[in-house]
Amino acid sequence: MKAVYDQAHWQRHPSTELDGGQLVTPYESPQRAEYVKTSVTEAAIVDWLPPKDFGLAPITRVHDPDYIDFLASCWQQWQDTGKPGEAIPAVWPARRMQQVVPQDIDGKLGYYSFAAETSISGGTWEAAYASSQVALTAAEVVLGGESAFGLCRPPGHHAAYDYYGGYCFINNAAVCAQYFRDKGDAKVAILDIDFHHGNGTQDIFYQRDDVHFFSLHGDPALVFPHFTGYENERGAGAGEGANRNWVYGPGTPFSQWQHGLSEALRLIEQGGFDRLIISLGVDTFEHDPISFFKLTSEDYLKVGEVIAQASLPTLFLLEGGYAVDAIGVNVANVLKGFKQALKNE
Ligand code: Q9C
Ligand code: ZN
Repeated sequence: MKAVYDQAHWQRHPSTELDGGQLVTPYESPQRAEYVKTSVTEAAIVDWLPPKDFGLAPITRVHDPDYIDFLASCWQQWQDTGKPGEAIPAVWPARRMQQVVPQDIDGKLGYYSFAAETSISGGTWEAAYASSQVALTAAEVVLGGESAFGLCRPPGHHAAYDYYGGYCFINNAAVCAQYFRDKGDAKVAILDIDFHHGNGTQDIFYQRDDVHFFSLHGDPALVFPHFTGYENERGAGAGEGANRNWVYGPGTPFSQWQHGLSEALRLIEQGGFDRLIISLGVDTFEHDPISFFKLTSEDYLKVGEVIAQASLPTLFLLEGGYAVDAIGVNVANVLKGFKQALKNE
């Protein structure tokens, strides 16, 4: 199995996250990627590849070009105003307000975001761009029929067509699904096993039936992203039935969560898909500081095994996971379980 890493992720190093009414050190830290790199290397299950540069074109296939321009220029525009801290939105177009792009940076931040925990600081755009290129480099491997892992940081699944939030700016999984389509695949599946609903991925493909989205996550009535992820969200128009959500409550162990996983895998096996993308968050871990599922490090071996049942060229992309000292082992275990199951086939 091939894996892709880029040290450019270090450029995303904000010092603030709005949490509990305070500005705290962000949960989504550079150390996360380094722990994953170390554990996956120690597990001796991958060959590391350097990232290639696919440019902006694959990104603007799934994101609003004006949104991408905003991300690329936001930090400069923020600094030009002389504001002292990092860039954080504080106002949004609520119900019955006009959906028009403002000119000032405070207005733009609200227009192009859906949450305030994700501060923008110098290097954020560069790292987000690099993260998408890591994903695309791994995707190119998967196009050849081999499975691969993209060590993406920052993550992507909360980023929608034209807004960021939840630590995400460019939706790496969506960029790669569209890339597979543009390279000739007829039908692509995205399975999102991060603790949080992949609202951005759902948003991008909600009306389409060529990319199906399956997500298991914490009940949005209780946790982020709060306003999407309910089981009655099943797609619209041509995409009717191509979107599926499984919702679980506090304390959910693997023994319960795996029912949704198996059901999703059954649908993926029977759906006639050409390729599979896994939004691989390990914030389902029992000791994750911001989540409430109870998966153990051992359980992640089984997760990889179950995913292998689909027998599809599979692209794993890193999303969340904030118990930094365990995130590496947990990610490595998914890949290990997957690889082992393929061998035993
Ligand atoms: N007090 C991903 O896992 N809310 N994003 C944090 C902390 C935002 C998670 C609340 C969580 C975003 C990719
Ligand atoms: Zn998450």
